[in-house]
Amino acid sequence: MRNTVKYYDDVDSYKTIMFLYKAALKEVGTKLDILNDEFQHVHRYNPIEHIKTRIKTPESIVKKLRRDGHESTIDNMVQYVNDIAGVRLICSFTSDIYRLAEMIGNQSDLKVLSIKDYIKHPKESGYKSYHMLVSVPIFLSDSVVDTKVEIQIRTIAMDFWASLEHKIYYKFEGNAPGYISRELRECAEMVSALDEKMLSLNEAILNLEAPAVTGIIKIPDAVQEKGQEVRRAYVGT
Ligand code: 0O2
Repeated sequence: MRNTVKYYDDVDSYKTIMFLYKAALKEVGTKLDILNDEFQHVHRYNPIEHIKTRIKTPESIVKKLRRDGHESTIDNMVQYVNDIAGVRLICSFTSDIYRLAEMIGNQSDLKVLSIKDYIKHPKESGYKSYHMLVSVPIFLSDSVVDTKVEIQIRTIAMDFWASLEHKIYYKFEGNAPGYISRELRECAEMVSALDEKMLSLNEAILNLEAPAVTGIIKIPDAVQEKGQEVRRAYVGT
């Protein structure tokens, strides 16, 4: 964070930090809404299907700090837990993911701190998603505080997989039976195949030539003549 926030006691400082993360989520959420609206305005297309935001629970923050061998302090939380404020962008196609990542990278007031491309390099579990860690300046009455937000970008299919896998991971506390992990990896491959198929299908639809479409809706002469006949019978002209 750019400025040091004055800490009074642990509860006060926790509340202050959480206030900053919530403000950062609002900033980034609004920014993404505007980018999506602009894209719709210019290209008649929404790259973002929907946006989810969440603040990490205190339990989950403490768990992560413990996992990485850090004491549960406010300083450690700010320094080591990068996804306290999280935004998830769900898109239809993998091409949308990279388009959005580029648009986010081009925002002059956001600083991209790191990128993890789990689409090109999936996790062993089969997890696929594009993670960007950014920092956004939060303008307070007497200071500016750079605050971290993790943006996860994935397709609807990847999100479907990740939600189920996340539930299973927590249910078994990371020790799911071997056959479940194997089947989840198989599902991850199916998800990738589905995403590829949907992307190529969408490209094929976009490349459909206008004459073919015109051909479909052109009314054949015989039908037009029949129409005239019916009209004459009713209207008498
Ligand atoms: P929750 O409940 O979503 O908050 P880092 O210290 O950031 O470098 P970390 O935390 O492992 O290391 O970062 P990473 O890999 O970017 O993962 C952070 C988040 O990505 C996770 O947060 C999940 O939301 C998601 N994620 C990462 N790997 C997996 C996976 O294998 N399966 C699923 N379903 N999600 C994954 P949390 O804290 O685990 O959970």
